[in-house]
Amino acid sequence: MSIEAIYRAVVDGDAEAAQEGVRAALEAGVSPGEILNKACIPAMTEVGRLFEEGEKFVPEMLISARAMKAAVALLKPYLAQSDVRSVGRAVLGTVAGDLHDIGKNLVSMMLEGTGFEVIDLGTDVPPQRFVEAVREYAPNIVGMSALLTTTMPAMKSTIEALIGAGLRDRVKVLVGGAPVTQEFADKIGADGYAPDASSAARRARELIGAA
Ligand code: B1M
Repeated sequence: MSIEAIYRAVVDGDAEAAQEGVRAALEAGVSPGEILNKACIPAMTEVGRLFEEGEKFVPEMLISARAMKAAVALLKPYLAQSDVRSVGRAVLGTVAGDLHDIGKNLVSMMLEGTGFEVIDLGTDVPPQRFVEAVREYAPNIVGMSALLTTTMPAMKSTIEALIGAGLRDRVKVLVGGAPVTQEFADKIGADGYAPDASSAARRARELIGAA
């Protein structure tokens, strides 16, 4: 089963075929990273392109997202495998108003894979929920994901809420997601930005001095 077949299955939203493809590729010795980076992620980029061009609609995006999740579920044991003892704790969430969670889930897996204990708050997480989670779990890192230009400002609101609660200097804030840039991260006063899941894990370790 080829990388191309997994790519096609995710674009077409065929979860069963995507899983079959991943199993076959793993058995054939293809690395989980290659399956993720050469099939699954490019497939979602293609789905976005088709959506922009009016060739796919929201329900189809959702079906492709399910196929992607089904594929990633089989990769998780490999991506999140860690022999490293806990280096720190991270609270992670997709910001208020935003329901995209595939990228955030990959970041979660990579953080776990590099030794973080992850508390995943899910999607559409209001600033106050991040504040409560910092109080409750005392994490080293607060990670925020946003996929919409309209929800990026919620990252700033969350940082402001942490400042308002007197908690900002207790955590390092890491941000990411397709529309987020280093420049934006600097502008809102985040401590770090990462363009993808593996660099997010690397950056998180750097931020807490465990690189
Ligand atoms: Co949405 N959507 N969507 N969508 N969707 C985008 C983001 C869009 C770019 C599509 C497009 O127009 N080309 C567009 C946003 C445009 C914009 O803001 N400028 C868009 C839109 C418009 C919408 C709706 C408004 C559509 C509508 O209803 N009319 C709606 C909004 C809903 C909401 O959130 N309130 C909507 C809904 C949905 C679905 C629910 C159908 C579904 C999401 C399902 C789910 O996540 N469970 C969906 C999908 C699947 C997409 C696309 C096609 C794929 C996103 C994805 O999963 N990518 C997307 C198009 C695209 O991105 N090309 C699109 C794969 C994933 C691995 O990448 O999430 O970027 P990504 O994560 C990467 C990095 O960004 C980074 O690491 C990850 C792995 O490398 N990263 C971090 C992510 N978070 C990080 C955090 C970090 C560090 C790095 O630190 C903490």
